[in-house]
Amino acid sequence: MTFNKTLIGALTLIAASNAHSSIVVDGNWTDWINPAGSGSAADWTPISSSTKYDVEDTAVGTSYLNPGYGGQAYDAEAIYVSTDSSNIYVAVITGRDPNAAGWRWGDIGIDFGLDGTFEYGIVTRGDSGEHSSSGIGDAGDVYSVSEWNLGIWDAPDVHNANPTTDYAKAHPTSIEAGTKIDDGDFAFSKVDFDIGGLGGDHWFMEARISVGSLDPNLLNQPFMAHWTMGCNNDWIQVDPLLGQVPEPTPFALLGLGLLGMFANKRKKQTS
Ligand SMILES: [Ca+2]
Ligand SMILES: [Ca+2]
Ligand SMILES: [Ca+2]
Repeated sequence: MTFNKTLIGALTLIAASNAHSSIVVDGNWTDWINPAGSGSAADWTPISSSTKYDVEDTAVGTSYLNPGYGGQAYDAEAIYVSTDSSNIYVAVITGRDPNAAGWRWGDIGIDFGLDGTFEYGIVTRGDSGEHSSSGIGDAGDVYSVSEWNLGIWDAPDVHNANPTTDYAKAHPTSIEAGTKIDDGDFAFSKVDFDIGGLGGDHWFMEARISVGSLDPNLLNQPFMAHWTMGCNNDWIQVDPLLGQVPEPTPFALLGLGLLGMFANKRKKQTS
């Protein structure tokens, strides 16, 4: 009896230590924001004050989005990043319909070191070969990226079908080549609430990347999360510090210790 209580206590402590992120990757935006349903600018504000985010919502009827055009149908509106000791979570809200003909959703890029090189990407759509802007992989795949597709803008309002500038490289679209390193999680949905005060339809996507799949030498560096669509007509990014990821708590270590004791004890009993 005492023995069982010890085990239950250990499991409870472990559960508690893993509970600091409440993000479930299921396409439900209410983990991140709590829109009132009537459409107001405050809808974009994340629920958790520890969530890093940026908002660039352009009104329906405005064509220019910087660097390109297309209005609400191409608006990259908000991006959110949350971390716990094991994962990076990224959410994006856009006016771009994932099933629209033409330019496809790009992939989420992660730049460690804020040096303009996006080391990692998480695939948002498995649509390889369906469009010139489609990348490789299936939704949720995490890649160590060697080549990104780059949209159609050398600079704001400077069109180039095959851009080469640092500006274009700073806003990568979909993963062109790389090595798959992990199965992450990815989900999306159409938002059925009015979000923000400027109108239009919105889609929500969220992703999880396991920190354990990434190069440990990069993890103490600040990183940026970025998203755009295949043309890069509009992009959005946010740059939190992964150094702010909480370390495993003493409770978690205590829990693991107790589990270890249990494992040893069971070994002795069965031998
Ligand atoms: Ca908008
Ligand atoms: Ca925008
Ligand atoms: Ca980098």
